[in-house]
Amino acid sequence: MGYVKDSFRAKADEQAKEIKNIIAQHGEKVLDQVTIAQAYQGMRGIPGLITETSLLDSNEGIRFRGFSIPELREKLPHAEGGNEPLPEGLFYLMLVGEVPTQEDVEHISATWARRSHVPNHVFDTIEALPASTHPMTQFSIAVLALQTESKFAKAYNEGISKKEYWDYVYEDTMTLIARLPRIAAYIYRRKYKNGEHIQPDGMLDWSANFAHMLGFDNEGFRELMRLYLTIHADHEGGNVSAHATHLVGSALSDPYLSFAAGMTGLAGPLHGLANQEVIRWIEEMQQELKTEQPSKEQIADYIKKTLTEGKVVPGYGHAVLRKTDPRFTAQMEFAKKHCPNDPVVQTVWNVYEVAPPILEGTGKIKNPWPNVDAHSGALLKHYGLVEEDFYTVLFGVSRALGVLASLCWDRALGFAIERPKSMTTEWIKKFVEKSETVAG
Ligand code: CMX
Repeated sequence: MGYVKDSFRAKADEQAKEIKNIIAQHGEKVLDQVTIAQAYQGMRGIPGLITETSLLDSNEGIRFRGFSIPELREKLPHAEGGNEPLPEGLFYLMLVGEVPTQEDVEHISATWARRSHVPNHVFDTIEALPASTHPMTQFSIAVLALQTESKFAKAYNEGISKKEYWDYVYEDTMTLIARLPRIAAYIYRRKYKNGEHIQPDGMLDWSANFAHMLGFDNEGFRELMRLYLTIHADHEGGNVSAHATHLVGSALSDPYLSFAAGMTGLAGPLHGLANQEVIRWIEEMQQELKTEQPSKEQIADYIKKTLTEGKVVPGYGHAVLRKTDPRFTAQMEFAKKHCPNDPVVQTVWNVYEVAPPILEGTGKIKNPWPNVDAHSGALLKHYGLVEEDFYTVLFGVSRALGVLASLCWDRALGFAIERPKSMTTEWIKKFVEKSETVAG
């Protein structure tokens, strides 16, 4: 057994004991009440999930195992000569709960490089799809095609004890994460680069190798990928991709099936696909106004027009956040350092100045501030990754780190199959009638 797995196992055993005590001593304590509005409106704010890897504060933003994004950028190991955190380090932190050493990170890089071989039938499955198929559809299908490799599914089929689930889920997690960049890059090169594929370079870190297979070998893009794959990894447990992965996993569907469910959720325009939508929205504005850099007044008018047409302004708003997303700020800082004069980057910054008061002025949008998706496309465009349909796949590769580390925890802690109660409107009407009779 590798030492990362040993460390995870030791932490999980400790945590499982603690949880047992918490449930025994405090299991009947009430966390919160659920209102009828919450039941109808996306269960917003109902505390009903345990996710160990990260926690979201509506004003401060995300913390991974207690560390904010600026802290991660400082504390996590970097590549030689680089300044951005290596996502391998964030994975270790989320899985084991401790800041990794440089050696830990190199160990994970090497493990993923060793396991990165993708079987041919996965490429054949991708090839069977029309090239016009959206990259997120290709990605989700490829993950399902890779499910033939699941050690968990095989072991379960042969018969294993509940106590061993986590071990196979851990193995599947490591193999799946190792292979995702190869699959994603294959989809990219097939769709946009005439199928001219680039072989992996096992000497590079996970992000640099991904950049290499996509066809970008410059250090600037590698650094962007390290930052990008770190900040998109996790956003506590209630968002659609994390929740879907956790939910499907709770039925003991293996990590491939569970992660594919998360990815089909990430492909929705109100979630991960928003990064594609942001850049399309900016380009449509540029085309309509016939200028590469619209003025702030023009941007303000365009935002109002978008709202009048009953559409959302992509990249703005959030179900939990109530301030600027620190993932937006991290990308802004990166852009200030590397490409402050890029016209699309400048437009993103101008939208940031103009949009919040307009969105706030509608009186109904609860968070007028930008989320992670408002900035990412401009950076990718700057480095030449211009095909915005592909952007959500990059988000998906990163999201694997958080949701699969969480899945390891779910099985190690023996979490139950998820099954909340649903009601009909008829039931609600009767409930209201009864409560009014009692009150009245
Ligand atoms: N532009 C226009 N209208 C918006 C809006 C936006 N950016 N954000 C919210 N609204 C609207 C909602 O559609 C809703 O309208 P109705 O009452 O007519 O249905 C109203 O404001 C209240 O919504 P809310 O409580 O503020 O926001 P929700 O929690 O319901 O939704 C989110 C959150 C992210 C789906 C929403 O803000 C949105 O659609 N944003 C644009 C898409 C986007 O950027 N998504 C990416 C989120 C980050 C991620 O998951 O990757």
